[in-house]
Amino acid sequence: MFSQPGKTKFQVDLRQHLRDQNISGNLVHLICEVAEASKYVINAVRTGDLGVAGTSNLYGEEQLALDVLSDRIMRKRLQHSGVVCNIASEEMEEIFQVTSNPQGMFSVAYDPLDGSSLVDVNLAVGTIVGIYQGQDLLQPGRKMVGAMYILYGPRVSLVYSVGKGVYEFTMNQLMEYTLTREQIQMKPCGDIYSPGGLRKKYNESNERFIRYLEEKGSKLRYSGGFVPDINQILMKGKGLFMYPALDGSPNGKLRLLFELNPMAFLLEQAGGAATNGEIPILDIEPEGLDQRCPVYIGCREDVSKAGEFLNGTC
Ligand code: AFP
Repeated sequence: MFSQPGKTKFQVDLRQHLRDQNISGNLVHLICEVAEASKYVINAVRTGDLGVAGTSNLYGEEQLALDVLSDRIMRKRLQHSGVVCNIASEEMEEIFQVTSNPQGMFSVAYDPLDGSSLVDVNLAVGTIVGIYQGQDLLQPGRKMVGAMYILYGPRVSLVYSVGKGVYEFTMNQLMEYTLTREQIQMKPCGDIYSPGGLRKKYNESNERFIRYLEEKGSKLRYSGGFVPDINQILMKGKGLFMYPALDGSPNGKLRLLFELNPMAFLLEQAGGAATNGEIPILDIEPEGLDQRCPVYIGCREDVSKAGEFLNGTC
């Protein structure tokens, strides 16, 4: 089962595990650097200033001090990793170029603290990271070489994939990440759903889809944090998260580069699916850093059913 003979899964640490995945040493180093950065983000979340920063992000949203601090922690770590050429952050207006030489390098798109507005009510939040080979960040998500998130909840967990399955690591008392789940798999359909956005702004098709889910016995599970809501679906292996087009917001709310592509990569790697209601999220050609799109992500049969309601065949 585990690649480290003589070790139980709880003793396999992240770096050892990654080295056994037959991936480049630079990618191992990059994932480990993100893991290290998360330890400083955890400290900021647990003890940091919950006030506003007096600035706004590329979406014009007011930044919290934690947003800015978490972004700085991630950016500095990636900038000095020696394996990153370009950085895009949900909290930065422009792409940050570390080096013009992409040889052996990666480009990283991240949301440093997704759900940051939930910290002051003590709900779980997370860091979301998408990894591309070379310097081009505006590629379809299917071109990613890896994706990961860190969930700052009652426990701190790190979930990643480099295209060889999905793995979960959990932080122990020494702040080390040790393997807790491997080759995570989604069931074909599930019985929980996470409906984002204001229901009164749903169109008729989405409203009918919600009624379908409820009639088949699905339970509503929604925290307002994309990372914990997706993590619940991934770890239970069942369910669907949706943030649809809303009246007045045809592209929904969630960001393609920083939120949807990384999570779509992970869910597809776990045998799930993620679409905008029509095509896979990972096949969408990004038009800009700030692109948003509707999302249906989770069990593949539930995602497919959403598409049927949206195209009128159901
Ligand atoms: P913030 O990062 O502004 O807190 O938004 C979090 C988020 O982008 C994502 O984590 C949630 O799934 C989604 O917004 C919740 O949006 P609603 O509050 O509109 O349901």
